[in-house]
Amino acid sequence: MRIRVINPNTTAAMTEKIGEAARKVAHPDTVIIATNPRNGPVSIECHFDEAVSAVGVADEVRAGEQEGTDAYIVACFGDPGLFAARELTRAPVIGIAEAAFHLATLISTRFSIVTTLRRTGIIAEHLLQTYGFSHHCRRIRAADIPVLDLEDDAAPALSKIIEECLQAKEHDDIGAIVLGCGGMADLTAEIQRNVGVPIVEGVTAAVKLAESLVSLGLETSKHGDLAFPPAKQFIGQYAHLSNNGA
Ligand code: 2AL
Repeated sequence: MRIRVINPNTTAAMTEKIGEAARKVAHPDTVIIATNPRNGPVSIECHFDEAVSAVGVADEVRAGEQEGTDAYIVACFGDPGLFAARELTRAPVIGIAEAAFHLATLISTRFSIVTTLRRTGIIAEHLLQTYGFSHHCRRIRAADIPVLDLEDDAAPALSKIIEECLQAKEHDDIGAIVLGCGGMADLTAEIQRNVGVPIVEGVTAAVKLAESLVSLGLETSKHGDLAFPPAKQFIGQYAHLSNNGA
């Protein structure tokens, strides 16, 4: 099967890293296509970044539809444009935050999230509410690192994440920790070794959920609100999206 892993930010090095993490856990027959939008922010750290990146995610789904794609993953912890992406395809579309929340609740009753900047905490909080996981999450913690600090030399960022995870283990009364950024996908094993509680990472979680849905023949429902968008005219720079962009 072909899974298109969309990094919603435009940092190619992060896309590559996310793709590698996905391939490590994917079934040998699964083809992982890691992509990022051509337009948009280099990192996603606030509501504005998210709003702009959502259009890029939609572009990437439209491109994937031309290539035959069995499932999509939105690989940013805010799951930007997730529901819009689902409207554009029959294939399953999985956000890394929702994937991580689901798996965390299967192996623990309570988890904490360790994300990048404090400012992004509200985005995770809104997702917990939207998906119905608020009562499973004890605390949203921030390592206070900009997303791009996870690129190049990630060692200082890694130390801060481990420190925050240890604080969560000590003080939050939790059984598992969810990592709150796609850029942390390659750090999971090292964090797990240092912290000693299950560390749930969204990219890898989403790959296994996507494979499960495809194996089961479960597609995004086109009955109801996730039906294809109604055909209409778009104007200006979005004219190409008129009539569903088909
Ligand atoms: C993210 C993420 O996963 N990728 C990105 O650019 N911003 N979200 C986050 N909370 O760090």
